[in-house]
Amino acid sequence: MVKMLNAAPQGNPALIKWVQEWAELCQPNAIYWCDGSKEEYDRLAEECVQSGLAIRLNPEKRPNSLLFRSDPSDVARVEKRTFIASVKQEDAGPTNNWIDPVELKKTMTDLYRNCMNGRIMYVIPFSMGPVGSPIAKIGVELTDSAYVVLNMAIMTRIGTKVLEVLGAGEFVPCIHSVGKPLAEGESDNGIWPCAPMDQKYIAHFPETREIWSYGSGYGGNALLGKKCLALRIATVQARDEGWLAEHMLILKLTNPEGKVKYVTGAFPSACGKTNLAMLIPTLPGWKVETVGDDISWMKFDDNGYLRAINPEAGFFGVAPGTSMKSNPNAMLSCAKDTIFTNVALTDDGDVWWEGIGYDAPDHLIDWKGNDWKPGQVDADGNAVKAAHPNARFTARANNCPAIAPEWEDPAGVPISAFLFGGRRPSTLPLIYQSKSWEHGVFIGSTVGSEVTAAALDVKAGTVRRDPFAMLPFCGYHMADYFAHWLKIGKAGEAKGNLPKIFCVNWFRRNAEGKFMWPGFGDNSRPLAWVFGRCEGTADAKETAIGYLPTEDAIDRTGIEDEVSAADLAELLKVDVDGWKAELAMIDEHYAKFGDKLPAELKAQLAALKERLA
Ligand code: O2Y
Ligand code: MN
Repeated sequence: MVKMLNAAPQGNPALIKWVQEWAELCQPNAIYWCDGSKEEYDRLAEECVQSGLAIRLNPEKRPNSLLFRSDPSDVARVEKRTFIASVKQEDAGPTNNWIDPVELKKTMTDLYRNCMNGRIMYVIPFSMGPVGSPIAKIGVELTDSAYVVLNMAIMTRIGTKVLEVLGAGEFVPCIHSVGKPLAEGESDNGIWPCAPMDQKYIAHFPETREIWSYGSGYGGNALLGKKCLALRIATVQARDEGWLAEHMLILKLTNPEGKVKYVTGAFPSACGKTNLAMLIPTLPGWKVETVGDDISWMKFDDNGYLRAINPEAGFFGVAPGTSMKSNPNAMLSCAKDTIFTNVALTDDGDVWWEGIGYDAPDHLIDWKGNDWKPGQVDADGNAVKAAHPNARFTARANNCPAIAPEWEDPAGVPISAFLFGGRRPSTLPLIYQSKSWEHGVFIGSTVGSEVTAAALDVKAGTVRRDPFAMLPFCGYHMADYFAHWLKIGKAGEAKGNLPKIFCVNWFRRNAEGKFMWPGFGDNSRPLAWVFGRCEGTADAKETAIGYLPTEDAIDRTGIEDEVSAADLAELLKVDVDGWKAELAMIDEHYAKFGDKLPAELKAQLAALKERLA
């Protein structure tokens, strides 16, 4: 029997048995049940500092905050090592990596054997969503990483209060190991533990709702409540139970008369999703508050409204590029009580990153722990970055000045509109509204971002399709997921309270390659149009691609010099030739789904072709 550092809570024999079985396999030095207390957080934080894994930041600059530096091989989610191990390969679909679950469990069981030698196995009961909410789900993560415990304590609700709600009920079992057992007397010596890339596995077993992660300690690979449970496993639960688990921000929009609408939005990475969730409107009298910045779970209420909760309790935000100009609310969220990973350290114990909005001091310690000076170049003459481009802050949602008071309402907030968007320098207008729910699903299924030729070795203008921004996060066949969205539309249509669906594109460029739309706080202008469309007060013209704002329906007051009337007209026009090229690309994208593609979407594509002919 593996030693217990504290008593196992009673009340869920299946949970205790499961923990014991994994402890027998992984052979940690001891088992510790997390209670979620402040005392526990402070103690684990101090242990990380004492062992050299974390640096405590200057409390006068960043109270109660830590800096971790990961191994340079372990700096992001690894999609190529992420698997949907459904019983049948066709159920994972063409967009997921698949391994037979029996084979994968055998491989991983061999890796897990004795993998926690020299370490503690932490048991983290966690709730995705407000504890006790009818929309929330409970998971239990076993991990040998104190970094994971600390991050989970910020990103989710953990500990005794979760077990009280769980009782003898069911939970999603989540196993995590950094994959670096310690020999007798060995320690990490302040070096981030992880396994080599070919031993990393982030595995999902959709039929049994299990998550097994091995070899990485970073972000989405290791904080198993986030992408693994709240998206990949939750999409499967949502399909079977008739709700939506989406990669969407949730924002509260208040107009100058004090009327409120809630809007969700799905955007592929690098489209400013966190910035939009925390936007400060430039339109006088309007207000945006944050309910969530990454994930939305939505269920119908009795009136046919989709009510959304943010299943998370914190933000795992990208630091580089975040500044008081781009996102003051994110900057203030990480002013205290924050875990930073892979940012640079200043000599006075604060943090710095590229795009923080002020110059780097003359000396820093970079994310690899090396001395760094402004203008530093490597042996090939390339600029050395002080912070890793995927450096993160883990910050409490409660510390966000823009957090909506109802963000933890267990009943969720009623959603009026969905936004879908990508980074598209041409063709797609600033904003348009779908003609119907089915047309909206068509839009969601085709969104994507243009990739630069250099980045991916593809021809210029190539669009990486990221349907519903769910490409790496859907736990089953993507075409079945489209069908699920269509089914939700059918279920909601009778009551007439389905959200309206919009497509947005903040990233149009002109012939000189310059952005045509200022973005950031000025995105409140298209949001005001969305609000008006939901209220039935905003003007639109029906076109081949959907409803577009009439030219005076987007308020330009205060930005007339930046965006001329002609610019706005260009941003809101239907570029028929561009759309014809787009249709050919959508054909190619849809071909991947073969016979599984729902007939409704084939019909939507055919109808769009006809309207544009
Ligand atoms: O690299 C990681 O592990 C983080 S990825 C991430 C983090 C926060 C929100 N969204 C994402 C994402 O990849 O969509
Ligand atoms: Mn995300």
